[in-house]
Amino acid sequence: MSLIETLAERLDTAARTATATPQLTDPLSVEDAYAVQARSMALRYARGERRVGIKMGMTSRAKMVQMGVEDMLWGRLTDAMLVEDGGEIDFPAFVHPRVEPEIAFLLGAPLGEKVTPMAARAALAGVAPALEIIDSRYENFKFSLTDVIADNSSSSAFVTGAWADPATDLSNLGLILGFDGEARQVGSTAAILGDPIRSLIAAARLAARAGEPLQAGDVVMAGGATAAEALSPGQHVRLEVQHLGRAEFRVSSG
Ligand code: OOG
Ligand code: MG
Repeated sequence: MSLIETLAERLDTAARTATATPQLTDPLSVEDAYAVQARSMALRYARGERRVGIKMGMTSRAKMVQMGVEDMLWGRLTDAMLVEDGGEIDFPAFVHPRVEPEIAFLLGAPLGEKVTPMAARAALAGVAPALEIIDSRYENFKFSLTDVIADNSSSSAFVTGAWADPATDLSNLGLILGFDGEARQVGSTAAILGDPIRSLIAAARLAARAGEPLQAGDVVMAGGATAAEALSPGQHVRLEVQHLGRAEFRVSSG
């Protein structure tokens, strides 16, 4: 088995069994790290999971500072990661889950490698408040840029609220992430590259370059607008975004 296959299996097993694995010891190139990610996703697809979109990461200062990773990255989302709005996640199925406030885009048309903000907006079928549940498979949630890319950029689960009018200006919407009614993070969508539409444009470029261009029906997660917050059993998590609405879920009690 090649090193890429071995690492893909190791990370896939860590995710499936919710067991942390040590950080990678051999430094990988960014290209090889994405090859590990692609290979680990192939294992998921072989088990029947279907790719439903992509997630962007490290698109805000707050996230870069919290994680010590400075480069934008991306990962694949599958149908198995989608949690119904108002639904529940099973705490024991995760290693050490965290949640972060995001914006989700729903595409109504494909997007190629090079798009203008106007073309990106025209391709949208909807925008929604969204919560990403990230769960690094590495011990202590510590990783380098290439470690986290290999680990599908910590993708674990996501919740999208009701789809709102894609013409909504997303450049500076206030948002509140709350646990059991108490505010934990307060911010603005402006934290996401100055306007989350830039994250969608970057997603279109990166997905096209990887040979899997964005398609109608794909969901794109724009990246956390604030630092992520650790989850505990029994919590009720809710995000409110000005003019867009809310998204919420519960964490199982054990
Ligand atoms: C890596 C994934 C980053 C985001 O929104 O910036 C990410 C991590 O923080 O574990 O999802
Ligand atoms: Mg995220």
